Amino acid sequence: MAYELFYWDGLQGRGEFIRLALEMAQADYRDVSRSDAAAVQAFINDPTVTTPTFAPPVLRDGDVIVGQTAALLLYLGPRLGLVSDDERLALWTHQIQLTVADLVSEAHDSHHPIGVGHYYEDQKTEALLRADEFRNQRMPKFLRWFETILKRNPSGPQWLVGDTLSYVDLSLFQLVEGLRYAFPNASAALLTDYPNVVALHDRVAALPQIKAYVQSDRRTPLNQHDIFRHYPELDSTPN
Ligand SMILES: N[C@@H](CCC(=O)N[C@@H](CS)C(=O)NCC(=O)O)C(=O)O
Repeated sequence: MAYELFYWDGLQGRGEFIRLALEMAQADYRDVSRSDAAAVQAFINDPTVTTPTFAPPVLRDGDVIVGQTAALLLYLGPRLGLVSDDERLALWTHQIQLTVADLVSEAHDSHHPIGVGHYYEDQKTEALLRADEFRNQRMPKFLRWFETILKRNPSGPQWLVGDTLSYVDLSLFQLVEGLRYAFPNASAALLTDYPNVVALHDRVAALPQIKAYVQSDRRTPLNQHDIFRHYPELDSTPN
């Protein structure tokens, strides 16, 4: 039976971390919103589900329903052959994915620091401050950490964990894509300091499955409804 991915229509969002894993593994899956956008909200509100998820993405695999992006990848990783079967390395992979999730939240909050219930224009003053801190402090701190863990990987800096591709490599690819879209100036300047991160991004981009997916109409382009949004006033070369 095909995996079913429930995520909002019209954006990559957190659903993209799941799509990349499913696409990489050439898994049989249905991106539910693509054919029936209303089905996502209906599923989230379904009163018969005994383990309802707080917010999408959600995956249904027969009787199994999993929410929270990192938990979803924890579930899918072994099934898709995208994580080590060494418990210690699998836990490390999960830890890295949780850190990806932290960065995703902070990138979102750089344009909506007060709350999602308010328009960007109504929190622009705060967004300018928050984005300044994000570009100058948080982005380099996260990127430095990814660069460090690549360099410290005992198997070499080709992949984040061990000597083979795992789902967090796909996630780091997606982070770089998002940061470059939202903060082109800051990213261009900062990424020169993190050559292993850039090399990993390029290595993932060149994987035939990912290349085909990115060029397909299954990949929604990043846009201003997404988590990573480009507001020119929030971007500049870091101090
Ligand atoms: N920590 C969750 C966050 C899920 C989340 O915030 N989903 C967003 C879309 S990307 C949403 O629909 N949020 C609705 C809400 O928080 O009320 C994850 O990583 O999956």
